[in-house]
Amino acid sequence: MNENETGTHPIPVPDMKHAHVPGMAAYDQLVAEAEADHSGYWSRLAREFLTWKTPFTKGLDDSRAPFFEWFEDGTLNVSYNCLDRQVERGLGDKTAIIFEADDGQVTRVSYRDLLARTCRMANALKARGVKKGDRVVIYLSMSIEGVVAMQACARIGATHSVVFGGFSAQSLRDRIQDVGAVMVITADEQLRGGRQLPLKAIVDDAIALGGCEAVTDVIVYRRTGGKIAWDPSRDRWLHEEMQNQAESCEPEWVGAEHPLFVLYTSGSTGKPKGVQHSSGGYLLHAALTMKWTFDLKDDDVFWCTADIGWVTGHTYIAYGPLALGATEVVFEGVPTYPDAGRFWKMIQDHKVSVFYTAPTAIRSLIKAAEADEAVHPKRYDLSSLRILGSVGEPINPAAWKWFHQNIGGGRCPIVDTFWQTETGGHMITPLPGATPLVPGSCTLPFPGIAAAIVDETGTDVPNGQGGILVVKKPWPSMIRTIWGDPERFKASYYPPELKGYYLAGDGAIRDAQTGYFTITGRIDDVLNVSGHRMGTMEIESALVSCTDLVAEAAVVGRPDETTGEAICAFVVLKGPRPSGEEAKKIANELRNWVAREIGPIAKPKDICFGDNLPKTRSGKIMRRLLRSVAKGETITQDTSTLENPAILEQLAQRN
Ligand code: 6R9
Repeated sequence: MNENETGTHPIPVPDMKHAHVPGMAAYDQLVAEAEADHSGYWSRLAREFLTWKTPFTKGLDDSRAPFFEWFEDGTLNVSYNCLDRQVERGLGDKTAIIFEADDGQVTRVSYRDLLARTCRMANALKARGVKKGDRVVIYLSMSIEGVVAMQACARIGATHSVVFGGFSAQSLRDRIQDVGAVMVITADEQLRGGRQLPLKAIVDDAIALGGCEAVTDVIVYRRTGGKIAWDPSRDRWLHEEMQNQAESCEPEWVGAEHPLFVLYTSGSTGKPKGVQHSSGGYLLHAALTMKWTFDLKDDDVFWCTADIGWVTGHTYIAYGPLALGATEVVFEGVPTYPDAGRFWKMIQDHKVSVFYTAPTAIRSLIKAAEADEAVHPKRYDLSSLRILGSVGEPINPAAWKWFHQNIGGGRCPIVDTFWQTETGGHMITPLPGATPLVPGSCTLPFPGIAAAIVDETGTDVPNGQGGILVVKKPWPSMIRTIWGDPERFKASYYPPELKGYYLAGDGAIRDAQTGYFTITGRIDDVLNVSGHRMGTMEIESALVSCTDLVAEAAVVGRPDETTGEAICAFVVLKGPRPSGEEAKKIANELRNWVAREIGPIAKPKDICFGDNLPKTRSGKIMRRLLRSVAKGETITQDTSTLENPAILEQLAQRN
């Protein structure tokens, strides 16, 4: 078998009779329970996993489909469920967070401390007038304060919107404005890989761009003590705000449907979508998947390496682990600093037992380990590991096998978890004590998730035949709407031709024998670069907004060994087509321009200049041809509808 092909012989399940879902019979039973009574199944779990202030009387309400509601008349508080509840059941002294800073310094926070800090921050927000239903933007790097800020918003019923610390002032401004934030919580600077990077200065720039008039306060966590500008009418130090606040704060009891957060993600148009999540249904799935997918036990040490700026950091750092009373590692830095052995050293030092990371990190660490024996995982004691997880993009079988052997010692199951910002938590994933594994396949739907593969008319396709991934029934942690744009929500996720099924936006195929799912990649104009979602249209608009230079631009993805996909931009300049050194110089200028407009993660890897772009006679850019050019393929496709076939050759020369 080719190293990179999906295997067809499932790897048997290790002996895990104490697993929460111990074996396929237990899995089948859960699936059958959900099939027999979908709403009843989820309601049972919502009663078992969450503490309600007012119990709900109904599970699913589909009367306003596709705006589904779950447990609607129940009330609860998410932060109560994550913190107070753990203290009440005797876990006050248990470590909630082991924080490791960029420089290696370790801070431990118990559940009792985390609750006290959350209450003080919640009281501080209230003192500045933040109330239930207000939106708060959080622009922070990985920190205890980041988690506390999210929990504090949840405690007072404010809806948070975390913006990844790598986004530019422009992107931050767009999000602050779209969500209508009244407050921004940030830090003076962030520390990553030994470097100090600005945060507060970017908030200042974002606000200066205009449109953020609703923001009355900018709360600043002092991380580095670096020099920053200060506007006394608006800027406040977090430590001063928290200083005299009480360590208790009555939770705001909210309805299950109350928006816990809005998180922006890329779609197939230029404007990012504000994905709105609920409180009850969301937290249920965060807790449930923590328990079943990671088979989480009381003495586990869980580490999810994502950033709180992405959905993985929401569900599997800020909420899921705490909802179960787990101990988790939170890491400020990067996997390659001070060297590429950092992850392995941290697993060894903190005796991590469940490790959840992204294929792109694994692939780059494989390269590093192969280049330098000193950072090879075999130099570290990884025997504490029990379960490994992967998320964000397909994991190629070669990387899967390396992860399994070199990190998991051949004994730890890998859960390849397929899900999305919109789904709130895992959708298709192995359960470690039940599902035989196949490298490269995310295997089977989580019990209660009605995942299926259909054609363009919503008709099921047989196993072995690829199609469009859908979810046939609503589930509790699903997206509720796009913030401020319900029509776009309907059009994006519930197109009329798909019979009321949720459209994931990915293609998939089920194995003819096992029925296992393999995700074949996005079917829309969304790229996945190092597990980060990016719309080609967003990058195109950023490029053409450089009006001094750019006349036209088209962006496509091409496969990349390390980052999964790489961004490839085809650009027509206003001036003549550059070559040689000049082309390099302009390409660099454009890369920096995109970094300023969106953020460094959106920088195109390749920039090719042409006199024109391949277009149909009606003037449509033929992206499918550009995708082939980007891959370096010879064009075998039909080009007869092209207005200007000669352009392909020019672009293929790749300056
Ligand atoms: C959680 C997260 C979602 C997109 C999704 C798909 C890709 C995520 C995957 C995977 C194959 C997996 N994706 N997990 N593809 N196997 N295990 O990543 O959310 O940032 O919204 O991205 O990522 O293409 O549609 P998000």
